[in-house]
Amino acid sequence: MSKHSKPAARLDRAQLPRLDAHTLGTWRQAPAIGIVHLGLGNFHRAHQALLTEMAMHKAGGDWAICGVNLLDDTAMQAALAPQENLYSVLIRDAAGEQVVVVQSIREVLVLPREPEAVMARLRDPATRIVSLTVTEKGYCYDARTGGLDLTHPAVQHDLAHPDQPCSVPGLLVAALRARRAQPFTVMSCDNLAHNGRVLRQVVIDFAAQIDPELAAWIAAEVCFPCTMVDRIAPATTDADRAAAELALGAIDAWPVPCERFYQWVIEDRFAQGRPAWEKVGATLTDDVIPYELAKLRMLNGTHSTIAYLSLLAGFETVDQAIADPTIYTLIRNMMTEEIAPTLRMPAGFDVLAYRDELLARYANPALKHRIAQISMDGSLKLPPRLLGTLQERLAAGLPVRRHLLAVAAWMRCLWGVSDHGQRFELSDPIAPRLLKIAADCSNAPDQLVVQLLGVSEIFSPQLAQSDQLRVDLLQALLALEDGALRAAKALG
Ligand code: CS2
Repeated sequence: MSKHSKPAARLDRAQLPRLDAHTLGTWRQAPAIGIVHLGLGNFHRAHQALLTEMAMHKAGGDWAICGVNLLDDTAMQAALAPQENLYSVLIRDAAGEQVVVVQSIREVLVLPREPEAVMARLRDPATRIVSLTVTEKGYCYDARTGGLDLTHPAVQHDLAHPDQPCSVPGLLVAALRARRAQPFTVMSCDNLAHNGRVLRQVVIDFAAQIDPELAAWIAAEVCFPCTMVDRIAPATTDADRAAAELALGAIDAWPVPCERFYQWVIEDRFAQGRPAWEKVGATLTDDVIPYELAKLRMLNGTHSTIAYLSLLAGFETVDQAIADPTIYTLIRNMMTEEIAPTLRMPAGFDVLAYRDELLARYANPALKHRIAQISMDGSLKLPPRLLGTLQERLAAGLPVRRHLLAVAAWMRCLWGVSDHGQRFELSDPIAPRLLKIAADCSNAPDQLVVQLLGVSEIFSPQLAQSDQLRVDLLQALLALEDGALRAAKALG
């Protein structure tokens, strides 16, 4: 409901002067597009798009963004078009809400509908950075080989039709082929370990299949900086739309809620320049890997743990779960005792302060970060978030009880029934296979563990072949029969 008596109009550029208190600044001449971003979701809009705008206000540069949706989904484009691609970010903490209208996105394209327009943007020499938030699924990466998954249907399609790409590697290779005079920098902003290296490898592998000489040129000339990105940005709800309208006196069809905290650590390798992100709080460094690992294990690893235990225990949001003393204690101890000792951070990084800040962020009552959202795509999330720590510590003979409980909780969630008998479904790219295993082993937890450990996309040979792990996971799975909270409490 609007506080204005007339029905509110849609947010658009004509309203910006009136919205002075909600904008980050004005431009005499709007910046031109310099970045093509693949994967225009809430996370990008609350993080890189906002920080890029802040950097342009501070230091100039033509770094406006063309956002591309890779899937055949026009919802975001349709929502933003009447708003001239403006949208608001609802920055929330316990103290209140700040509403900021973001102006840095100048164009939104949908690849399957407008392939020529996407390719024209990528070919345009003004495009100097192509950034990505396409989620783990988008990389077509096979952790078993450490390279491109050549059996992936989208990859197979693109190898047969290299001029009509639909996959990330296929699209980047087609574009880079056209950019040999002046390649853009390719910047992954996804939650993968060594995200830039993974992306570089899948792109080179794809190119090698169609043109080995192009592959060698990409390997020699194209920069793929690694980045660590962090800001919790839940999916938008109708309540968020109402909040945006109330604050702006204009309708925003797709605002983004997020927390106040943000972090961005970027490997400083950009062949053709970059926005002055260092002026707006980003850390530019030559080694992102320690930060990436800390974030993946401490934040995302515990997020996934909270998610699977919460599905069983019946919590719907992260703040609800972390308010439970048993979950709080388990997560805090998991970070202190199991994760922190695996991290090798630069001098001055206080890992326990990082832990405490995470716990406070999880408790943010204004975010309502939904468990269902975090629990998606477990087959791709488990390895970088939980299994790396698990494998390292198992090999060193160190205790991993909370990680075992987390993995066992994911396994139990495949049965799709909470401790209170409620049914739920896990969304996952390999859900049919996982659910078939769960159904085949419905009364046989020992078989469930054996069969799931055999899914080689998830579990490395070292983990799959570990008798110790099999026994320990079975024990954790059996402990969950008494309820997730009771099992968590027993570990402390
Ligand atoms: C979350 C992340 O949905 C998830 O799996 O763990 O999206 C998390 O909120 C972000 O990585 C925070 O930066």
